[in-house]
Amino acid sequence: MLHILGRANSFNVRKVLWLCDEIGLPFKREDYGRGFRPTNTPEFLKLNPTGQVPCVIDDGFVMRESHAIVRYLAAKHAATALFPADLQRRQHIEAWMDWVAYDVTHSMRGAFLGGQLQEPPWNNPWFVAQGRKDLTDQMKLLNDSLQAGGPYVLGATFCLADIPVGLVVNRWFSLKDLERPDYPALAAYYDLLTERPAYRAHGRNGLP
Ligand SMILES: N[C@@H](CCC(=O)N[C@@H](CS)C(=O)NCC(=O)O)C(=O)O
Repeated sequence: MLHILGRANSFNVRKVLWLCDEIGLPFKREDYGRGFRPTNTPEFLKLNPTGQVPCVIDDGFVMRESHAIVRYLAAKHAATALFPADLQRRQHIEAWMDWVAYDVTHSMRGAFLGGQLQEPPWNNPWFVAQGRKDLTDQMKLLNDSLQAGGPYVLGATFCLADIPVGLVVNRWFSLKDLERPDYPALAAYYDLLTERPAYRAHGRNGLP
């Protein structure tokens, strides 16, 4: 059975949990990471040299990096509605996933780690302000894209990219002390995702 190492409240572990529930993939999970078992031990670092969660083991095959893990699992279990074989559609899915991993993650350092959790060094005021501005710009980009071609990230149907993007949108609506412009397509997307049981379990579940 698939073995997930990582705490269930981790943003990146939640992507894997959401996918597993979405496609009905059974798994066992062990709590590792902040507040649980340490990830800086030689045993864990042998599995994942970055010392981060999630780390996922599939029948002895060890994986790290949440986006690469969900792509592997979707492809392996032929979840073609979420991650089709068509290379051009795949490219668009992966582009949105990379956008989350790069542009959005950078802005979240200031907006979330600094602004909300007050974690040094991200809580430097200029960095928080810059992160909030960048995140707001990214959410406008997403809102405009959803408005033009939604209701999901890639159009009419839910796909693999909606998993990381959906987690980002949940965090956006959970951020405190942030002036959120009115982005109607984004709000509609948030409500649409909330119809999915797996999103209510791992995405919009009270955690930012
Ligand atoms: N790029 C990695 C990032 C993983 C990551 O940042 N994981 C965080 C949790 S969301 C972590 O391990 N934090 C340290 C901890 O929990 O001890 C991925 O997508 O898997």
